Amino acid sequence: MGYTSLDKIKALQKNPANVRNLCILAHVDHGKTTLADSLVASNGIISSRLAGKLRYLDSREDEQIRGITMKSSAISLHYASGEKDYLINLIDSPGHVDFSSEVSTAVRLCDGAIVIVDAVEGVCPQTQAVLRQAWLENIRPVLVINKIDRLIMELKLTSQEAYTHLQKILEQVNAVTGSLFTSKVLEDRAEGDIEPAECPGSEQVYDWSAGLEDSDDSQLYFSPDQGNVVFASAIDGWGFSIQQFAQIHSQRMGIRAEVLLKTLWGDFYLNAKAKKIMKGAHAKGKKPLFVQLVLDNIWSLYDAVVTRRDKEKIEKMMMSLGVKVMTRDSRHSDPKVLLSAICSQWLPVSQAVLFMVCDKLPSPLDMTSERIERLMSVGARRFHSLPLQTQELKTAFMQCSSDDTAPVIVFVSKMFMVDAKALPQNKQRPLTQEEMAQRRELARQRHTERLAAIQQTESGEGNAQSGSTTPATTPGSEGVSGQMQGLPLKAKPEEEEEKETFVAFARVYSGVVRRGQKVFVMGPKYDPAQGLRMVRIVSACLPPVPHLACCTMDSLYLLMGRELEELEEVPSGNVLGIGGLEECVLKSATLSTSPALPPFIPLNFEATPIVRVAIEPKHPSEMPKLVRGMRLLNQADPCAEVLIQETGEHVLVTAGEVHLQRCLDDLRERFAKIEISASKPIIPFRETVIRPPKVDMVNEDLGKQQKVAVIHQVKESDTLHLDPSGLVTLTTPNRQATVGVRAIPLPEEVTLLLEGSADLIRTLEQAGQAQREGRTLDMSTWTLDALMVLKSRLEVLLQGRKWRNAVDRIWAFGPRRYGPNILLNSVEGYQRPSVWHCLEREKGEKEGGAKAEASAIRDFDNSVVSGFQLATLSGPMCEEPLMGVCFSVERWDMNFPTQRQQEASGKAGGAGETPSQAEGAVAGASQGRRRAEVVLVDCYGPFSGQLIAAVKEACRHAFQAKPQRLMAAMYTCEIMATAEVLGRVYGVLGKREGRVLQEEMKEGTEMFIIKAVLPVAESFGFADEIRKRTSGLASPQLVFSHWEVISSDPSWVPTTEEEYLHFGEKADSANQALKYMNGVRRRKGLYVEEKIVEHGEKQRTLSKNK
Ligand SMILES: Nc1nc2c(ncn2[C@@H]2O[C@H](COP(=O)(O)OP(=O)(O)OP(=O)(O)O)[C@@H](O)[C@H]2O)c(=O)[nH]1
Ligand SMILES: [Mg+2]
Repeated sequence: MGYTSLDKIKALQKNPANVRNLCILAHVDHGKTTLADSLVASNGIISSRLAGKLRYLDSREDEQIRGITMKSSAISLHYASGEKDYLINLIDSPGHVDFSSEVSTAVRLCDGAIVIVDAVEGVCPQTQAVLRQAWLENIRPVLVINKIDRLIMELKLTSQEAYTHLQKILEQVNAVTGSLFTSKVLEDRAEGDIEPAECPGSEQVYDWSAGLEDSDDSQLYFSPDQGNVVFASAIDGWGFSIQQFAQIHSQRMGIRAEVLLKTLWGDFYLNAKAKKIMKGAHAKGKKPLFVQLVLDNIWSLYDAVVTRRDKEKIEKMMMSLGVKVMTRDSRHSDPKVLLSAICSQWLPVSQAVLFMVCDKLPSPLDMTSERIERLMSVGARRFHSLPLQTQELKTAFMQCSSDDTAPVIVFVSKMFMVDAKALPQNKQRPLTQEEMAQRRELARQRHTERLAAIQQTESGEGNAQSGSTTPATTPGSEGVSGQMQGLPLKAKPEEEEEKETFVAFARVYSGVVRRGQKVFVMGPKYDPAQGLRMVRIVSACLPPVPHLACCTMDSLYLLMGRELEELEEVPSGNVLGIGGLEECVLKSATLSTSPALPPFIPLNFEATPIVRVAIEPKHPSEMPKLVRGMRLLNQADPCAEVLIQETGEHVLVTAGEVHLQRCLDDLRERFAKIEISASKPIIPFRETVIRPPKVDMVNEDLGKQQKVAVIHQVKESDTLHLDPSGLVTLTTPNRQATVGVRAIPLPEEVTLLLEGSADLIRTLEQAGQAQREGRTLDMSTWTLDALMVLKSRLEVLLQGRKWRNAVDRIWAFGPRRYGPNILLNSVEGYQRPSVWHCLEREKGEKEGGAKAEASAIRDFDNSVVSGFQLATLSGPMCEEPLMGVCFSVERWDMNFPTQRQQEASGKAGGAGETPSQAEGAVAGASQGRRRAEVVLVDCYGPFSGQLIAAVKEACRHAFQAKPQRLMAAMYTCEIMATAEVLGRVYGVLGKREGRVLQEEMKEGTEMFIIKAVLPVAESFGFADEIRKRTSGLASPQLVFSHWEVISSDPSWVPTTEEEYLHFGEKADSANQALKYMNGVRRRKGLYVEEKIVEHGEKQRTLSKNK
């Protein structure tokens, strides 16, 4: 197929029925980009000889060097199948976990996906992840089993063994889809139930299979006879689906193609005598059809060309296949060249894959109503609760119409940066004949003018020296060039550098987008109900609606891998690039001409950004450039986060080590263009308390006496009192309020639940806030239900005497009001509505009554909450956030000035009721008694502030009164390794505090899969070390999984006899928790209790003392 012209593509874009938007998904290194190369080569964009070697879509230099893809990029291809012309918008995605956010951005814009599986490695963690992502986005996958050549050349399997192996791989893939399907059906059923609030565990008699039987899953599975599986070797350029072989053999053998199609894959064999296809190949020990008719051909080709290099046989085979190769290919010293020349003609992989894609994947017209509803149901809203006008937009999605009347709906899934020079409008294009003639004419004119001028000067003044000055030099120009020389040389290039622009990676879902068109940009929190009320006229721009902006699409581009082509308009159903949105769109956005459109649901990212580094410029004066660069990076990367910490440091948070490296490179070379230095990764920790341990460090029973010993660090004073049970009472400096707080460890499940429900709790908090301000926040019934479920689950989990009624007494969550810590109201006689208050709408009225009579201390309620927020934000161990701690406020006394004091103060300054005035009153009263204290009282500041500080301190002390522990962020780590290197892998894991959870042999291979957990703190350089130690035979996948309590006590010193014996007096044998804690403290500039030289003995030279 030849090169496709831009006009052809423009024409194809207009027919959505023949457009396919798809992405290539797989585990890292399974051959996505290599396959994409073959597809690109089929359009003549790159030469087919280079296909597989060029990796055309890996356009970044570091992608080429490292050999992994780091961003998703799109290309539009043309494919003609019989009469029909198709336009394929293909997106290649990265497979490395660190870049899984790029996969999310790709998947969102597509209707289908090619999932690739390596025939040797089989289903890998990332294969499962991408299948899940495709599933969540409701897009249909097809399967390519790639690298089949490895079965022949590396594993040296026979065709029969390979068949069994391929069957297993298919089973593995289908098992993953099957489990996704099952969980979805069960979820649907659970949602459909009227009482979602049922507590899990309370009733387990559930007919699980009922829903499954009714649901149709025939379309779901991959099966060669369905036509949704291609077997390929992308590097050798071949690939086939069984249709192709069914056709070839039906002619040769005179068996109908349909029959062959059904029997080519499966337990069937050919009975040569009877010329019949029979079932039961396995039982009878016969060769299955697939082996006989398909694999054997390929195996013998490899054998002839690569292994034996048998010229005669090759000739014969080429004859029978009807293949001709160029002499230089057949004479090439590398047999692979000949092989791929033959294969790519016989079974071109692009043909097989593109045919399957056009045949099996849906066009934009086939978007399911389920998918549209999901896209539009942002947040906790249900589709049916959306305004009517919004619901009507669903038909626009379904029709995918390019009429002028159709509303424009566009989704931008990411922003990427392009060099201004690469933009088509700035590129040099070849000149046409007329333009060339024109230019020639102009040049000729200029030349004659110049000649004439020189002649004039020479003849007129006879000044020979001025001959060197060309007429172009005007008197003032010397001065200008002088100035130019004075300027630093960098000035000009810098100006050009500024011209890098952002292009939005987007898709049109409805309508036609035109260059220069204005559209609304919906922010993630935009509410169409509110917008519709406020925007009456659709064409009016810049309405003062929250989260709604207006923007012009300055330019439209066709994405062609490394290149962009300019377009005037793009009809519905296509993927495109949009320029000019960088001011309005940060990372992703929904664009539309209709304000009724809600923002699309956020992309679901699998990776959590966890690795943080502080960044600073090498030269402090370049700070502004760094700030700008970081802003650009933030915009250009879907997953990276950029923030300025309270300490003033500029911090970059990334998904992993490789991602970090790419972000730093980007900052250096593209965004900031300055030298920067990055700190060592800042590893996050959490602080928590645990129940007093029952055994000591040498597993001896501690008994009761130890209980008091764990209480340390709290030094009592006159305002601070510590009770042996762990209750801390603290009085404010002006002695008007006393709070008593106790820290209690939360059960692990509760912490997990709270952490997982952060979004929900935030909504709850917002509703509470709104209620306090007298507004009402519309919450969908779904949110309300979800909150009720959360509440009841907490009730189930918080059982026991200690937690009686605890859920109803929850005062606040923290830090930031939604974190995994709880403030509990255990103050006797203090009534306040619980956080769940806003759930009880009807009860609200009654509580209103209670509010009026609420005691005066209610006014300071907020200060207590603030104190708690501060305390949970940074703990006493190393100022890291707390996790899983409940602070129970058991005492809160307010000691307001008495009448007598107020009277006394009347003389001094006047009585008041507001706290600050009351405070003044105390000051006044005290004045007569103790002069010294007056000064102190004055400087205590407003009372609410004192209370905040008191609560915070009380919480910190209460925390310290319990056994404290650090919590470390943990990665789960999956490593595939062969048996020989297994020991080394364990060695590295052990050294880095990793814990192996599981080890199993991968079916049908000699690979072991090791699942382990590893602290993030120990993970830097882990992948490299594993790779080095195992000579590249094993490579790990690290994904953030959870927080885990480090069992050792950082402040532990040996106390018992056994401990002294075991650890020695100094107990300095690696207290991991202490090491981490001190590391953090040192980084934060906090005091570190450490003895550097313990025994300052006199140094001496031993040899002299002999
Ligand atoms: N033997 C063999 N090797 C292949 C085949 N396809 C790709 N490879 C090799 O596998 C390696 C990875 O290929 P890529 O195409 O970069 O893999 P990828 O899936 O794009 O990798 P990421 O984008 O980093 O996830 C390269 O060295 C390819 O040469 C194949 O069919 N057979
Ligand atoms: Mg790739």
